[in-house]
Amino acid sequence: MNALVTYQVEDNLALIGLVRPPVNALGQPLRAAILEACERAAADPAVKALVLHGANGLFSAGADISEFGSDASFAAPDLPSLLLRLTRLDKPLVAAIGKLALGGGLELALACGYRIGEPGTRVGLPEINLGLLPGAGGTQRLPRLIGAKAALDMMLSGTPASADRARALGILDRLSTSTESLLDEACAYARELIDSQAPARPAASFPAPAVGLPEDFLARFRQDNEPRWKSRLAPRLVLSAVEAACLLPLEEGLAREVALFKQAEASAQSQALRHVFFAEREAGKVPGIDASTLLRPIRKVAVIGAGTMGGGIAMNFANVGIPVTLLERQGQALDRGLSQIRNNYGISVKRGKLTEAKLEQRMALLTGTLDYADLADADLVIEAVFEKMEIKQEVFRTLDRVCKPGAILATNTSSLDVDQIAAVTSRPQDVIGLHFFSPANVMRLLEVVRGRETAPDVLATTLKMGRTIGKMPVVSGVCFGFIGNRMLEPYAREAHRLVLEGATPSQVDGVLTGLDLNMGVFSMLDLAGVDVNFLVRDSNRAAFAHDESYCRLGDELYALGRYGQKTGRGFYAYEGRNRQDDYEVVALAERLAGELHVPRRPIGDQEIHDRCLFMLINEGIQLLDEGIALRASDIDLVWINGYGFPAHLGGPMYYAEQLGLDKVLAGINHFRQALGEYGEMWFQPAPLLERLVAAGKTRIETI
Ligand code: 3H9
Repeated sequence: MNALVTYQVEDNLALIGLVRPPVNALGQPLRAAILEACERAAADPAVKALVLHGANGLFSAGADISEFGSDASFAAPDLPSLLLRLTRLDKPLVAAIGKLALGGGLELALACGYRIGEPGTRVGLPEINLGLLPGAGGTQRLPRLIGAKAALDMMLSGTPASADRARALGILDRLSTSTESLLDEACAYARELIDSQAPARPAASFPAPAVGLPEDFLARFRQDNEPRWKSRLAPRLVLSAVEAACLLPLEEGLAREVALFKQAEASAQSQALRHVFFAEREAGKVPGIDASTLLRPIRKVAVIGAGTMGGGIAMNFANVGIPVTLLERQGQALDRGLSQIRNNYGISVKRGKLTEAKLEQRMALLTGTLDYADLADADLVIEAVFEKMEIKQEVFRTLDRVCKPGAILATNTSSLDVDQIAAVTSRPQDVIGLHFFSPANVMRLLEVVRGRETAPDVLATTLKMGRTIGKMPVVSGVCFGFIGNRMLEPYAREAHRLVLEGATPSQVDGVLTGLDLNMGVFSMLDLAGVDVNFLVRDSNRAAFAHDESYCRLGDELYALGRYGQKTGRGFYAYEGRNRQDDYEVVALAERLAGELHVPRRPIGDQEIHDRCLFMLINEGIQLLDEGIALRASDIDLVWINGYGFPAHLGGPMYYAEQLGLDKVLAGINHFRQALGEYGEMWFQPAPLLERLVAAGKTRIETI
């Protein structure tokens, strides 16, 4: 028998085990092996039922993503046909779902008439995260099994369901008592089915998916959800497929699903999202560390500063059961910080995402203190105090005195030099930057800033820890602003300059959100605080000393006390949640343009797009060339997870590759000439971009 499956017949049962580590991805060879094994079992009169399981404990993570976009994806036997064949076997099939069944893995299980999971099993249809829809019967069989509404929720969120939830929904018929007993209990289940002469139970025999739903359910669903989907294709295709499930007989619905799947697979959005999937796996691979690097145990964490940032950081650890000591200078600030954390958890309780009991459990993991001595046993200390070098250095001098040897000392600075902070300690090898993004309990990006002397095991431990708390850690070298904020600088500079030249904040933001970015530059600054941005800029004035012109707008708004949303006025004027361009800001831009001799003119949307995006891309390429970022795809992850760049565009570096590197370079050169002195000063192509174009490269890499 093929080495990709194990095959055994025991007491009238054919046990078919999938063996394609690490996740039993259903590539063509595994599909062929499953088909062969099932045909063998079908033809053997001694076999009365089949049990499919993951021979390595894990059932399957679905179709092989690396096959998409190639002929292998639908090479015979393709997954839909294989599963159709399984549903037509006249012997009962039991799927024994160890650990997880995702995407095509769950579809495989749905093609089996009966399913048993173990207590930790997770099942889901995460295809949406790849810009796809379930394409092997999931959109047709799941709605028939659990109803259109619950199926849509699963497919559109992409979030796997726990074993209990899957059992309650009816996806799992049974749960084994333990992981170890899963296969035995699956076999016992199959024997019961044989004894009771149970039918094969194909999905076609289930009730219609829309039973019990209002007639206009799908139309309303589309209307309510379309705005959230922006220009994303996959959610719309999922809905079309479910519509087919509700309206058509199973076989016709399956054919419609395959057509929709192929449309999704060929789309630019899915290609971009597949790039992101592999980028996320790549990001964990860092030169100098590997599986043999011994990690330091992190059993206790301390966070310094109980403000919004410190509190948010602390929550991440409490969420995964790690005790946190939260240090503040004054009792009042500490109490405020702790009650803010309780409020945040309270919101989750109100939304039904957390139970009261869990809230209390998490709060019990948080201990406040005013005394550095209480940090002596912490394995990891994260400083989140005011963004000033002297203050941070003072904190690190103290940490150096009080912390135990081997403790990891991290700074949450968003821009300052980690090496200068490390230098005031006697243990720079233990110092690292952990740049969380606000709100720190929500945002997924974690920039892990490797200092000159950071030890490999400190880097490896923090990367692992980042994943444990649900973040997307990306390694950055030391420079002002690291990867994300350094790229923000030229991108935001263009946005400001365009307003001086005649655009309005809403026009600039509109072009950016038109690309599906979560926010434009100016709404982002108003949210983060014009004052906060001013202080960061102020600490780095020397860097723009040769041309501060574009900073003037922000500086003047700061001087006017227009700090953004919190003061009701910033780049925009706010009324409640609504914002609009403010005459005062337009007038200010006109005045400043006059003073700075910046000619004003009508600005087109394409120019806004090109200037903001090309400068963002150019800086990213420069960061790669300097070795601050390890690879272009890491830069994509930073902007997707920290700055709201749409994942379905693949991140700014991937987006540049799709635009064409030669076009980006030509655009930069064009503006260098067209924008006079300003253009000459700022539109300097990154040397690596020039080298890539000269070498005819279409991908961004170091050469
Ligand atoms: C689908 O099923 C379409 C069908 O509906 C229709 C078809 C017609 N394929 O994440 P990890 C690799 S779409 C290929 O580091 P973890 C991964 O690249 C699919 N490779 O481990 C990595 O390789 P490497 C729907 C895959 O424990 C290694 O496995 N399914 C696949 O943190 C370990 O992965 C999904 O979207 C795959 N399907 O997480 C599930 N899955 O070591 C996607 C993983 O060389 N996968 N690899 O870098 C996941 O969500 C996570 O990988 C999983 C494990 C939770 C499974």
